[in-house]
Amino acid sequence: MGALYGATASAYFFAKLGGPSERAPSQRGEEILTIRAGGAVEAWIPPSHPRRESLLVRERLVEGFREGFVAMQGLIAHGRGECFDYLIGEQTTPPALEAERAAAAALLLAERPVISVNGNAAALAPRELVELAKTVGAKLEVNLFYRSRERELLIAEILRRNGAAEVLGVGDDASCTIPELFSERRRVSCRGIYAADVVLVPLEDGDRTEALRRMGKTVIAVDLNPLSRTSRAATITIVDNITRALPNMAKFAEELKGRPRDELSALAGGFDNDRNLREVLRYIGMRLEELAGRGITLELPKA
Ligand code: PTJ
Repeated sequence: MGALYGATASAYFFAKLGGPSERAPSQRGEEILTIRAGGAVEAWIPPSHPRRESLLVRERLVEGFREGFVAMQGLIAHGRGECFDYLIGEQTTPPALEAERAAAAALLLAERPVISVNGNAAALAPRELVELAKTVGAKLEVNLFYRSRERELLIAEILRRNGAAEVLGVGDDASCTIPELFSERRRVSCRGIYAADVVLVPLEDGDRTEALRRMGKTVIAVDLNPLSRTSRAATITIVDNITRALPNMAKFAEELKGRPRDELSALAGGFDNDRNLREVLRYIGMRLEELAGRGITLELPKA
């Protein structure tokens, strides 16, 4: 734990916060981005690479895994997410925007909103999680599928470095239990998820989503897979990448803040998750139809 939590982790977080990244000429004379994280050069991705953004995001997960706060299974989950992101065109769809707006309204209306943070979320959007929590007045809680003390502490540290004043769900704080769930997954903070009326769960598993719903909570999920059990069990499902969903929600929350409660209730209460998920499926279907009609091969220069 010591080394991870100390210098190496600090260098990594510093790099993520805009620290020691540098540019240097490659052998082909192209400018390349050198990511220094934990003192090691982790990726060489030309700025002109068509998949550069996606590769950089992937690198964040790999780094998080090396640092010990992303679960190995989180890498698999990320690959699944990337696949669904391709299907929606790697952009926020109209139904996702509608869900993000309704979710922002639900969080603003909540009396005890909580944002649940796991390893993938901490790797992909730490600052955005903290900003959204501040905008809607939500608590942040570390809640892990593959719980370990080391991962709890690392994720709490990431959130603090990104501006969180308080992080729940670490150590003895996670002493309440979600009924009907087994093993470590059921442990939650009595002041956080256990008491919450609205819980935002990015990249959640189906069992816990269902259990939280059975406890009477409003569950907002961010999940690129519209067919997952989480997506189908949540109250509001946002089928979008967490990297786009959280800033969109924060923007909507800023816009909606101060609006009459009736208006917010109409937005949140009028949201129909089943209809929205069917719209997402139709969107994907129509997009694939359109691509199939148009053709998708790349024009390559002749050798
Ligand atoms: O950090 P831990 O221990 O809590 O573990 C986190 C994972 C993600 C490993 C755990 O919650 C898990 O196993 O989740 P699942 O069941 O694999 O579900 C993750 C869901 O998130 C999948 O449906 C993915 O399609 C989706 N997903 C992956 N990356 C993204 C995403 N959704 C939104 N944005 C992403 N970037």
